[in-house]
Amino acid sequence: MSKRKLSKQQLARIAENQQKELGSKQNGSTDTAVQNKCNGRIIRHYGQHLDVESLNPDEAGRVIRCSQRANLPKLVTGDLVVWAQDGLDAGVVVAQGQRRNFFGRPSPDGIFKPIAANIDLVLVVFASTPRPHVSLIDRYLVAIEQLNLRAVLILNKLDLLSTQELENLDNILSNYRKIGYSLYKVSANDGRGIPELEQALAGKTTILVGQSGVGKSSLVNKLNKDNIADVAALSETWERGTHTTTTSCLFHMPGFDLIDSPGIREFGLGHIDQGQVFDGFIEFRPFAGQCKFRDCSHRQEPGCAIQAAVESGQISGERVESYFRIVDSLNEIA
Ligand SMILES: Nc1nc2c(ncn2[C@@H]2O[C@H](COP(=O)(O)OP(=O)(O)O)[C@@H](O)[C@H]2O)c(=O)[nH]1
Ligand SMILES: [Mg+2]
Ligand SMILES: [Zn+2]
Repeated sequence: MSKRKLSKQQLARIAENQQKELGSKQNGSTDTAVQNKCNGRIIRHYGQHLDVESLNPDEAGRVIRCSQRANLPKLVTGDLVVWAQDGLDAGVVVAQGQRRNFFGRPSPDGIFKPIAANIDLVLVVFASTPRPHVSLIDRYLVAIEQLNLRAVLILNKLDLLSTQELENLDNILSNYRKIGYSLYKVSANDGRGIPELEQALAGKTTILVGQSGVGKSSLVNKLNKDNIADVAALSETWERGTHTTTTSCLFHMPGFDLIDSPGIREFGLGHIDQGQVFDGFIEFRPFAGQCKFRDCSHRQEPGCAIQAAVESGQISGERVESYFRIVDSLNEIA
């Protein structure tokens, strides 16, 4: 229990510090004052430039290429901002609105970097190829839980799976459903499962994450019925390297918004400690603080509530193995 509290406190502190930093840098104006003035949302960024979509009623949807005032922190896709016209076609971002939440990951040097803000849902996309690794899914889930975001699992490329292969995968995946995650099986190619997924996305801003090549951009295209050419053009130029430093890109779909994120090879958890990994295995939470020893590693100690839960079938042994692998990898880094 104490572990859970700690991680929430830590989160709150991070958010508070960010807001303090903002408040002091925004010429003394209060958070609410800035929030009320927000007239744009960042939909892409690359290098020194941001694409800001205007929220001004008379020109809603207009995209303005903006620079940002030097006193502002690094802004990300989804951030609400106050911007002002700067010349005919350009603008300048002068303030950042409050972040409701954010998704991010640590850079190779271990520093946590937000990549998108103000999101409702994180789609963790995986596919038959590249092969889904339970470890990677679990790493994503830990990171998402730690940020208090909602995760949904997506198995894409259903069209490539034989009945037998799907059955094998189902054995692994059904466990995630059992512990409370929604899971959608789809194909960006033939459209299977897309209507159901659409329903889950309605009215929300959702970021797609997952290994490179699992079909995130293809899913964005498939979900965008009205405007396919635009999205294809946008994501193509973006992915071909024209804007290689872009971290994520927001697209409007009919009835919802999607943020595509660039694929990654590994998902580091350098910013997360052992207690937070435990918290990220949501089905372990009811057993927190129940072990005989307070510092139980849940490996072989007597009176371990986690091992007892495995034996009684309440927790899957595979998830516990996965937990150990993640904890061990943290120790390797440290
Ligand atoms: N067979 C099949 N191929 C797919 C599907 N979705 C994506 N792909 C292919 O997988 C490759 C990677 O897709 P992409 O959308 O770029 O993946 P991303 O890196 O996650 O954005 C491309 O060659 C796609 O055509 C699918 O549902 N079925
Ligand atoms: Mg992509
Ligand atoms: Zn234990």
